Amino acid sequence: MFLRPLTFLAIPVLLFATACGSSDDTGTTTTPDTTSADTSDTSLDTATDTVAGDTIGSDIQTDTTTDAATDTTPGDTIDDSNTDTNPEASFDNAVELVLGEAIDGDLFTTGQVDYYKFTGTQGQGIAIIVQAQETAFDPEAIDTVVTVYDADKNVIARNDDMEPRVTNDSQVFMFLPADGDYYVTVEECWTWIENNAVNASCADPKDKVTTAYQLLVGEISTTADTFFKDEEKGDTAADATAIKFIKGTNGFYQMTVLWGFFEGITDLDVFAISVPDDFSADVGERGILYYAAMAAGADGNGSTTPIGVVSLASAATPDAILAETDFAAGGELTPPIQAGEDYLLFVRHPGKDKGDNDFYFSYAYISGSNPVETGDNETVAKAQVLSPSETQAALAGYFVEGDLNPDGDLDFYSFDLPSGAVSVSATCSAQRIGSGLRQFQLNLVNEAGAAVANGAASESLTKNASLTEVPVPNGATKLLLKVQAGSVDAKIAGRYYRCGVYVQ
Ligand SMILES: [Ca+2]
Ligand SMILES: [Ca+2]
Ligand SMILES: [Ca+2]
Ligand SMILES: [Ca+2]
Repeated sequence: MFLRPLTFLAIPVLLFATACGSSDDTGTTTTPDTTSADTSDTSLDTATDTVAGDTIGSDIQTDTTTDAATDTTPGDTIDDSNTDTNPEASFDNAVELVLGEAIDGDLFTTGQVDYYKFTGTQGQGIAIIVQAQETAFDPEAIDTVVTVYDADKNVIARNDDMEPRVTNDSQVFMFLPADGDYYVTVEECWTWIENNAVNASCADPKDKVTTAYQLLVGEISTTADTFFKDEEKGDTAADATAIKFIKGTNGFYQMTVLWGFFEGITDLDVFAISVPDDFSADVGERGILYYAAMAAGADGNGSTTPIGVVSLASAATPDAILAETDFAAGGELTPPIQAGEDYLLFVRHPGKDKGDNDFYFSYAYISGSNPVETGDNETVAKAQVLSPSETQAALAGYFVEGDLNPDGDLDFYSFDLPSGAVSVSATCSAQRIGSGLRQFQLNLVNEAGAAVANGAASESLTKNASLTEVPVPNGATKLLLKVQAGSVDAKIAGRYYRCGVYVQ
């Protein structure tokens, strides 16, 4: 098969902190940013180096194998006229693609751009999939960027690294805005930033050792096991599209793609999510639903709108909101969930500025969480001791999540500072991942409970609570993370938060 199964590993992503990709780095996902050592990530999953048998970080237990395009013919090699033998490739000699047929390409010459062309129809769901890296984030293999142009050669969509970012390969799922011709270019990260003056960095070396890739442009199946389209039967719970998680070949439940159109600014699309009975998180963790949107706009999938407010409720009580966040403000929804429970996910348009092609692609998977708070940790004396996780971004990384429940709860966590530590960075999310907590605050305090200078941060609708490189106080071997909320949104039941701490 052309689409090799990608397990949701276990990828030491932070090792590749110089990887290309600032344009899709909105800070809205738990995938790492790519501009520097990532200290803004609250997810254990993307911050640890996990190997087989390693219990830390093996909590991402999903399978991102998807079968987005149907009738794929693997490996037709008809690209030679366009690649290494033709460095003068352009729109004018773009290679014609057959929808559903994979094609072999090769960015043989550093700086080369490959051009392709296909014909489509308005509203057609298209997957554009580039596969180059045998080993995810291999710095010696090309880090592709794919760009989609309309017939007039205007950029309408682009992707550097697929979402979720499990490799540096590129992938776009989109609905075509019109009948007609489309162009697709494939280039390397370095070529893209240099030709377009993109303010980003790419992984060395610039001259890649492995330059071959496969490109597949195909129609997205409406019957694939992991793709669920809202068929617009209505805007109520009774009209919900049922999402079923199925197990992949690695034994983990597969990631699902949820997609549809916004028929108007008041459109509400409802998905019914059933968490399998046999789903379980690792010891010390809890089950989490990860729901996130693929980026919209010309620097994303070409949709003329982002997703707006998304809510989660129990299917038994659709009016009682468990979690809710504003995706247009950069949020995502990652609430705790229970095995065997049925939920409803309400996906909304932002509510203004109807565009010409308001579609959405989003994804959902169920997985384990960060280590969960274990008990009474309401005072400095009772602070829960965090265990370090492996991370390439820092001397030590600590990850945790918990609940501020009852309202007014205070949680303290202590963590060791390895010798040589000079600063601490920390990020927590609550509102921005769907919790009802508001004015969430994180504070660094010393072992006596006194504030560390510059050690306070608050979350807002558009920004995580985040501290960057706060100097370690003289002589300190241990610090505490204190978290609390200023208030709650009473209509959202979730009281969860998630934090990551990096000691540099
Ligand atoms: Ca890429
Ligand atoms: Ca709809
Ligand atoms: Ca609807
Ligand atoms: Ca608590």
